[in-house]
Amino acid sequence: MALVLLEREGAVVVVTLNRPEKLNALSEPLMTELVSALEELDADPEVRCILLAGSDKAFAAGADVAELAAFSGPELYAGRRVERWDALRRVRTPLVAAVSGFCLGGGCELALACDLILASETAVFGQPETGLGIIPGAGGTQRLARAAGKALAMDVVLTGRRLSAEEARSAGLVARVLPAASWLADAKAVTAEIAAKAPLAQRLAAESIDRAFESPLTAGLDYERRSLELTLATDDAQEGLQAFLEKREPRFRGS
Ligand code: CO8
Repeated sequence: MALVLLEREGAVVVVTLNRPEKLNALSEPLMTELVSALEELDADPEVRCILLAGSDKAFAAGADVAELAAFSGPELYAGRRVERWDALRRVRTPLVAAVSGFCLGGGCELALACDLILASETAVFGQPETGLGIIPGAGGTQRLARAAGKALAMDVVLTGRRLSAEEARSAGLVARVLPAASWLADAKAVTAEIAAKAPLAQRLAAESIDRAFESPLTAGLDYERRSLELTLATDDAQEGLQAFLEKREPRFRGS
């Protein structure tokens, strides 16, 4: 059975992690399927937003502990297993995580690697790795600290404390908390809004926001300005600006 399910809804594709019996633990086969699905979708110009979800009970309960226990450090290094996660960073199509239930360890790192996290009120975030004798290794210490600050990152990583959806929202990890009964439908509605806007502008805007965490302000502002200039050269900018002036809805083509 596929470990990752794809469902196309207009310009949005919902990618569902499908290993419910193991709470979507991120095994090597699952990550391989996920990365190849995301790369394929990213290359498809018809896809304007990707929604990554798990089940009601778990977005993902972490890396597969049984697999990790079977690997030595040198084997992990030689197999470039964790490096494969870098592929997520290269996805340009807006990538939204819809989190319900457990979002722990590598699962939390996977969500943090997305552009945006939407959470059901049942979502639980945590980085329990040091309780297993290891540390978060796919961005947990870095992205959590950038999103929520040093104090909370230290608290979550060093004590293993789990954050509720509301705590994660007030800490800056999560953009919106959604009702448990409608989290997936509500998340799809958000992605439909994202998919309705000019695709190239969406990508450049997201890249520009990411720059804010990776570069000094002047370099980030420079990148933002050049990205604006680039968008002004697109057909979609002409269409969007004209549509406003003509008081009609724009029809974006992604060019
Ligand atoms: N790995 C493998 N199997 C898992 C995992 C996991 N992370 N989480 C749950 N499972 C399995 C359980 O073993 C169980 O399987 P089985 O039925 O065959 O015994 C099944 O899923 C259901 O789980 P539980 O019975 O435990 O369900 P509960 O509702 O009682 O508990 C919990 C849910 C609290 C989420 C519990 O399952 C748990 O604590 N899971 C582990 C959480 C954890 O420690 N995650 C961190 C893992 S380490 C990590 O992510 C490092 C990332 C490093 C970067 C990436 C490197 C590749």
